[in-house]
Amino acid sequence: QATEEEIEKAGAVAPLPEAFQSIYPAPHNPTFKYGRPETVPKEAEEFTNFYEFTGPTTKEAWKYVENFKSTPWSVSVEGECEKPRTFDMDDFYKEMKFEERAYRHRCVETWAMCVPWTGFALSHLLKLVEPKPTAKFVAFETFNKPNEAPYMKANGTAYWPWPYTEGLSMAEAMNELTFIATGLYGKPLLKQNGAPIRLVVPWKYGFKSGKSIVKIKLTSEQPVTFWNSVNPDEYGFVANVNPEVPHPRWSQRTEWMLGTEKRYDTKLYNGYGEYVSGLYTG
Ligand code: MTE
Ligand code: W
Repeated sequence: QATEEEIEKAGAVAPLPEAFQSIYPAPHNPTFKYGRPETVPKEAEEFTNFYEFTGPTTKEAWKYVENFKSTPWSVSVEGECEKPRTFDMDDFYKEMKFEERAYRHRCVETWAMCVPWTGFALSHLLKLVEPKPTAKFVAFETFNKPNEAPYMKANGTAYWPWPYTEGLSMAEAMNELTFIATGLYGKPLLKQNGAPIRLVVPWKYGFKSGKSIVKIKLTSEQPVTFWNSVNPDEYGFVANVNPEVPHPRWSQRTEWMLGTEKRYDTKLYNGYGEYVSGLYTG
């Protein structure tokens, strides 16, 4: 049994530049409540899904992230917009307003957690690049460095369509819930949780929330996505949490909270219907 110290040490990233250390902890946004106990840090840092490092073999990505370098890092925001731009992490620290949000997370595999993310609304970032009316979707692309991610290197692209890609409609991307996270539990993300920057879309199954993102592209067509390419019969593009729609291989009616024996009934849109149900009328 690994200790929390061991797990945090394995996933630790370089400290933030002095000038930005005051970002953590960020002001807590009181609007969002878990409605359940918060997941203890060790559980969310030990049990992860990060196929670039582990594939389907284990949840313990923290054991395989040693060679992953999250600095320097930049994210290109491009495509159907007036002001495409490459942001390095310092640009985000300088220009974005950071806050902490308590969100529920529901993986398609039926595990769930309640964790506090630090970051900013994706809509605030997209407004900076001025989307064109032709922007109908947003595509997200993860890092592509097989030398730093053992499963990517060992298993090539014959079966796995690396890099990991995901996407949202423009309306979903602009929703106030859609969040770009750089931190978790009041400190910068550990490598296994998607350092240095990831997406968080709490009303959709977790696979929609790409980790370690390098590109955000506004597109006029629905983008190709990783899990949908691997197995289109099991993983759709929309992938909203929905207890009434079983996965082909299991029910989605209930979920278990990491680190506990407790099961909860799964709710439509993961309980975020008041924010998002309007996106899916008609
Ligand atoms: N992002 C990348 N790049 N690679 C992945 O394998 N897994 C997804 C998502 N983002 C994944 C990813 C899945 S299935 C889930 S449930 C969440 O990350 C899990 O985030 P966590 O491991 O930090 O809890
Ligand atoms: W998942």
